Amino acid sequence: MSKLLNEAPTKAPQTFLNFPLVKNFDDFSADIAILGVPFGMAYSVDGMANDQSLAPDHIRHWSTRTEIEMTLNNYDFDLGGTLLDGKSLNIVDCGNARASLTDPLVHYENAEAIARTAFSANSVLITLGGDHGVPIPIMKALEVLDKEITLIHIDAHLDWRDEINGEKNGYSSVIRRASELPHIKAIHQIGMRGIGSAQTQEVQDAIAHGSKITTAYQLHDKGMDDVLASIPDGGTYYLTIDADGIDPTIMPAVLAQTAGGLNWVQLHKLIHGLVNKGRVVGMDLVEITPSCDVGNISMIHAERLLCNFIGATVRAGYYD
Ligand SMILES: [Mn+2]
Repeated sequence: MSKLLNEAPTKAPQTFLNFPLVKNFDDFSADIAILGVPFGMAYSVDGMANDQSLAPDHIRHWSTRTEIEMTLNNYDFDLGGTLLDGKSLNIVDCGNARASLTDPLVHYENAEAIARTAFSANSVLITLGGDHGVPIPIMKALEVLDKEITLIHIDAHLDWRDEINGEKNGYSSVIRRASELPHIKAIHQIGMRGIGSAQTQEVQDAIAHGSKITTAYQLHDKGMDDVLASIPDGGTYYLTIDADGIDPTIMPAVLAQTAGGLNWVQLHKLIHGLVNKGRVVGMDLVEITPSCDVGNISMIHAERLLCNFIGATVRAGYYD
């Protein structure tokens, strides 16, 4: 019988764009590695399994909702061609960092071990949080590159708290922890606005450290081209994006919805501009809170953001 009578049942693939899942990290090799890190270090017991912990799988599932073949093979006007520009790349999904029921520190340790493996293999690492504590182990792992890293931080909030409830590695402390890492040489914080966890002392500490702060209003006045021009070219960059830095009209799936954030055109410009300045060795997208989404509008923008990042790095010759 030559006529096809059936087809495989439809089942959502479990990885981002159905890229292959890494099952063990011996002899690891990848151009781009995607890693889910569901948990930060909580400030209270009920924060341990917060809604953001569901985001990595939610984003992956969304990436497969539209036709993957179209995402991979059709012309993408955001990029000026297909996602991978006809190149053959080794893109893998590292799954989610494994947590331990008995030791909350294990989760960060596993995330850091995977990130060290990926950075050692010269992979560009895309981390999906989780809350904004998640980049702490990832940025520690940047040490293996032995480079001076410029940190680009998109957020409504400053994230310079030393500790909250005794916890130093939670989502309000991520940039202060980054500032303490010897390999993080410069920090640019973009999109600050509204009321967050920062007190006046933290703002003074950030400025005293040399952090370059661009408020959301300064960004809207000057434009993203000006902000990009203020970041020196030719560097090694790490990009951390707190979803609440993005305007809640296009990214409602956050807990701290704050008026006046980055719009899509600014984000598109940031991604492509930064990727072409030098080498962006990794990025993360954190704080997405799936239960707060409205009509999947946050997922649409999250998926576009990640595809733009991947497509931009391909066109910048990162893997040639
Ligand atoms: Mn944050």
